[in-house]
Amino acid sequence: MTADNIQSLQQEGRTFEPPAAGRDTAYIKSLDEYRAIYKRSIEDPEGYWAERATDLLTWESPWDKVLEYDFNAPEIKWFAGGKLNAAYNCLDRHLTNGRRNKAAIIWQGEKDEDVRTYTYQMLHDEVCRFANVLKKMGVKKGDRVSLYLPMVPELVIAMLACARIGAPHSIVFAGFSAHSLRDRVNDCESKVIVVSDAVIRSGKTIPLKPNADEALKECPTIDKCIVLRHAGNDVEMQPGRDVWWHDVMADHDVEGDCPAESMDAEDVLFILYTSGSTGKPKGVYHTTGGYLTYAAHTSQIVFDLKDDDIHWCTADIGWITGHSYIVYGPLALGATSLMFESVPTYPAPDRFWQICSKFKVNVFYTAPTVIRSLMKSGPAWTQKHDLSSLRILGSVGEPINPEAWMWYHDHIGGSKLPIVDTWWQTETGGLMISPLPYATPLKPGSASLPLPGIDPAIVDMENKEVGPNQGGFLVIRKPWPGMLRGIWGAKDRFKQQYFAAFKGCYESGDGARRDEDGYFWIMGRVDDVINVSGHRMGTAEIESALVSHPTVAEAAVVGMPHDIKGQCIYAYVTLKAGYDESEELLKGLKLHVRKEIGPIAAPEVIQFAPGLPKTRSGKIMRRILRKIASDEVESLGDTSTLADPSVVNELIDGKKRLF
Ligand code: 6R9
Repeated sequence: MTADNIQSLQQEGRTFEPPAAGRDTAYIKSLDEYRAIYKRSIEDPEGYWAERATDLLTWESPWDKVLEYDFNAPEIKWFAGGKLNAAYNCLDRHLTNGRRNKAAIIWQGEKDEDVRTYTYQMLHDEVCRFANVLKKMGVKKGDRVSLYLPMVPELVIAMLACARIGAPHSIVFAGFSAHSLRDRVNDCESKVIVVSDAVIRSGKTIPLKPNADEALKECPTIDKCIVLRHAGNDVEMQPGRDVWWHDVMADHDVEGDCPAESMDAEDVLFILYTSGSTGKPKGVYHTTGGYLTYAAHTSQIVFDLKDDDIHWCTADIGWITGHSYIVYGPLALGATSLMFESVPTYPAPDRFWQICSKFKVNVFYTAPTVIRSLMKSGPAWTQKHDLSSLRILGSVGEPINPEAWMWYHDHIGGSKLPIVDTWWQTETGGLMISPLPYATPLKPGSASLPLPGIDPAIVDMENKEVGPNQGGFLVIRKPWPGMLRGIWGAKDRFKQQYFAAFKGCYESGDGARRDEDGYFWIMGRVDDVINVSGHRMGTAEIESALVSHPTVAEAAVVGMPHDIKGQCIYAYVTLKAGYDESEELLKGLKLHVRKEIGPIAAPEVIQFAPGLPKTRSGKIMRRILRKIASDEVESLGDTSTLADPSVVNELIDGKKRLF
């Protein structure tokens, strides 16, 4: 890890006061109120979180202790001994509190006419039915179930059915390849997988089942594969293993209630794989009581969800954002959550705004990459639609550049809506640093202030807090209920990754600075993780995909700035002797990475490199590779420790000859 890429580049002086309209009914109404709540939450975390968990969730029986933790072990327990069920909290309790016939999920498919609405009652009934299906297949509390589905309501039904019977779900984003799926299924040893025939995207049907078939050839723990008919394309079914969703759901003996399993607060709710700086993706896992409390709490205070609001988070449920802010947070609160299957630009770049206007969306939460790509299409597309129902705008996934922030503010927010720029991670379970929509003055590009209970600091390599406006490592000094409890099957890695470098702290892997008003400015990853369109990619994963190609001797991957995606993938590849550089091979290598990991990991640029800049101990100096990729060769820095400094010039020359 190095500090050389923590730069404080953003200079932004504008401030926007929170709007007055909406303030009276807001959960937190002013900066003073926030400060008082924050102070209390830090001084008395156990009292604060006990109150929040009681107010927000329905518990079968109370916990023994609010918090027990030791970051050195590491071990973190919230509400241990307390019993509850996440599906019960997201569904059943709303059947008797006046929300039974309220829309829980509104699904918009790719075609405008493809809309399905599930009331809380309907969703409850479907979840019970599918939970009974899983039980009948022999899935028991603690067994894992993999879900490899596009953005369809059945994904939510399957998640909550797993939660209902206490089987941790592991959702694999439908854009991942067969190999990625295989590794994720095997790592957590799932018993059952749910997949669909295809994904529908930009007018095309992209078969998905064949990926599962390829993966399952090497997944010995899978007993059953449940196949959802979605696009209607032909699918091969393997007798004995594969069953249709509609067949198993039609069975008489799965009708009726499925009692919600009594879960300990610290029982695992789900596993979600994410990229790290080394090795294979890690199965981050979250537990029931703390995660759900935190998802509901942050949905309430940041998205200010009210009973008649329509909340639209545009993320895919395959990522943590969809888990927490399409499913668990909004449904725990009894809100209406809109989910959309397709892309923002199909059939035209106004699709998002058309949907906002069609459903009168109130809270809209998306990623900077989406804003930047829609910005390019021009403001005329936004003007075609009535966006007056919008109340709060949100941003997540990467730093939002002030230009995109201003566009979002002016063209979508009518120059008056609050933008909550929410910094958080798969590991944190929920939002960590974010404005409160009716309390926090906004600075474009800053995630602003820590949420209650969150104690972040910016430190140097020696774990000493740095001064205002100095870049450093972003760490969190106290536990919070939504934090990960571990990496599936990898206790050592859990410690190494998050609790080793900065003693007594959780290490985020991000660099940041804090300004004189205490506002946080996130500068991006300081480890070998690239953020492409808000998706985390480990350079090590892409490198190992590249070197698994028969022609490749060595590969080094870095991030390069990209106008729309934020960062894109730039790969340096050294070929084995006897292979020639060619455009054909280059295409083949890109295809190979798509197949190994998925389309999101395909390098934007591949440069053939006769040699890589290495230190005498053989460590690749990525800093140099990053500078070359970004055309910043005048600031290469010290190259004297390189074993062979001449490779640098070769690479600079090579870049000019790129295919
Ligand atoms: C929720 C999510 C986490 C990484 C994180 C950081 C970047 C997320 C951000 C942001 C600046 C924000 N990130 N939100 N950077 N401002 N508002 O995205 O989780 O996929 O695990 O990615 O994304 O670098 O470390 P995840």
